Amino acid sequence: MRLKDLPEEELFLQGSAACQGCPGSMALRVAFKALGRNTLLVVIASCISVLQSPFPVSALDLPVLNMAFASGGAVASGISAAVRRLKKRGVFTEEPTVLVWAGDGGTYDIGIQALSGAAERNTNFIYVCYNNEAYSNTGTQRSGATPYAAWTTNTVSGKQEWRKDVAQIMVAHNVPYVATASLAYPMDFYQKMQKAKSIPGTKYIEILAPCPPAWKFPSEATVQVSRLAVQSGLWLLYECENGHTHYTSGTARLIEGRSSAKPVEEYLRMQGRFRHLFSPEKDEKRVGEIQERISGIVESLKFTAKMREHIMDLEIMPRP
Ligand SMILES: Cc1ncc(C[n+]2csc(CCOP(=O)(O)OP(=O)(O)O)c2C)c(N)n1
Ligand SMILES: [Mg+2]
Repeated sequence: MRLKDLPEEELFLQGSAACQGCPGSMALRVAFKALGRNTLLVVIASCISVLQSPFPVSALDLPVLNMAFASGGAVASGISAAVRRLKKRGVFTEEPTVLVWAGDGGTYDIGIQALSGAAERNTNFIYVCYNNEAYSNTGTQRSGATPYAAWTTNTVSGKQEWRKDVAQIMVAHNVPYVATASLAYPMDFYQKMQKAKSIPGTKYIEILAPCPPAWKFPSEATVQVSRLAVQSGLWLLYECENGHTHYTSGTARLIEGRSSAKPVEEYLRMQGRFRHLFSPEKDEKRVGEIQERISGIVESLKFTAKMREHIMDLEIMPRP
C-alpha cells in the first residue's frame, strides 16, 4: 500500500486554527484515515483543543469529548465501559474505536497516572501521544519529554536533564501494543494505527511532532526535521506486540546496516531551540554527549540484531 492509496475521506477538515506546518494536524489527518469515521475521540487540553473546540470552526469531523489535562486514561475507561455495555445491548452493528489524543505534557507529566491505571486494567482504547517535547500551547514550557540541552521558556540555557521514555514505560505495563511513529514515514504510522484498531485492549502510540514555533525552525521543514530525527537514530521507530519488539522503516534500515546514521548535529542545527549549542561557538561537550548517547543506543541495537541472527542461524531458536 502506498500513500496515494490512503482513503480519500478527510475527517480532519481544512481551514483549522493550527499554525503552519503543525505536526499535530498532520498526524491527526493520517490517524483518522486509518481509524475511519466510527471513532469516539477524547482530546486532552493541548494545541489540539484549539483546533477542535472553537465553534463553529472545529476542524475535527468526529464526535469529540474535550477533556481536562489529567484525565485521558480515566475518560477513556468510562467511554470504553459504556461502549462494552451498549454492545451487549446490541446498540452497535460495529463497535466504535475509542481514541485519546494528548500532548506530551498531558501524557508524560500530568496524565500519566490515569494512563497507567487504564493500561494496567487493559482498557480497550488507543492512546496517541503527539510529542512536541514541550507545552507548546501555552508558549513552550519544558515537559518530561523535552530533550537534554533544549531551550524552553523555563530552560533558557538548555534543559539539564535527559527526557524520560514513556513508550518504554508503557511496554513495562505489558499492554498488547506499543508503537512509535514519525510524520516522515506516514505509511508506517498509518499501518500502526490500523493494527492498533484491530487489537483488543490498551494500545499506546507515540508520534514525534516537531513544532515549528516551539522548536524554532521554518514551518515547511516539519517533515524534514521528523526524518532527520529518525535518520540520526535519535527517534526510534518500533512496535512492541505482546512484549516482542521489532524495529520498522528508517530505524530498521539503520539497525540492519542498510543506511548509516546521520550526525545528530545536522538535526540540532536545524532548530533554534539548540542555537546556544552552536553560537557564539560550538558547545563540544553537550553536542558530544548527545551524539554519544544516540550512538551507544544504535550500536547496542545493531549488536543485539546481529546476535539474534547468529542464534537463529545456529537454529537454537525458531525464526519468527
Ligand atoms: C490543569 C490544567 N493546567 C494547565 C492548563 C493550561 N494548558 C492548556 S494546554 C497546555 C499545554 C499542554 O501541553 P501538551 O500536553 O504538551 O500539549 P501541546 O500544547 O504541546 O500541544 C496547558 C498548560 C490546563 N488546561 N489545565
Ligand atoms: Mg506538547
